[in-house]
Amino acid sequence: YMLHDQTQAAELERTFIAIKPDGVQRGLIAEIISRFEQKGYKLVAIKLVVPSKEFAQKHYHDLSERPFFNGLCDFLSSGPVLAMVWEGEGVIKYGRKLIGATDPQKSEPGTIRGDLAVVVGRNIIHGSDGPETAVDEINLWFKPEELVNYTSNAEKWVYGVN
Ligand code: IDP
Ligand code: MG
Repeated sequence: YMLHDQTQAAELERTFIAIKPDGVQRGLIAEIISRFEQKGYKLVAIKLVVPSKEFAQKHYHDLSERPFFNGLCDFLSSGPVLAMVWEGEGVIKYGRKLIGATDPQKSEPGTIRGDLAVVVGRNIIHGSDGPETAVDEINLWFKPEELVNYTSNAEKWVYGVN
């Protein structure tokens, strides 16, 4: 029935979220994870990695014509990145809301970038911008066996299904 379908949808939608080297170095991992966790989303993959510059260029391939592309890829590959996959109903779009606008000066207070970052070149977090990029980015950063399938104890309370 309807509530059951909501859970099915929640299980299907996943997004790629990464805490960039500035967020890791500033000690913001726990704060950022808390916002996704407390919202009610489910963590299905997580690892700390230092991406190569070539890997960063793949991740940001859509931006290769932009003037800041080279600096952006140098920065992403400059230190540890916390790569994650989060799952839940509407997590792609709402995850972007939790993150805030690309430029922290334009991010609302209450958002991750609004509360925790100041300039666009050091905006601490990445989130997939749509269903296709979510799939591409999850596949780029994670092997299938790194995605953990489990039933969250919170799910029946978050979604209201028995
Ligand atoms: P998003 O991270 O909010 O999706 P994108 O437009 O996809 O924003 O840009 C990717 C990243 O490139 C941004 O998060 C930011 O770190 C960086 N960036 C975007 N625009 C600029 C800019 O004008 N100057 C410097 N860096 C930028
Ligand atoms: Mg983007």
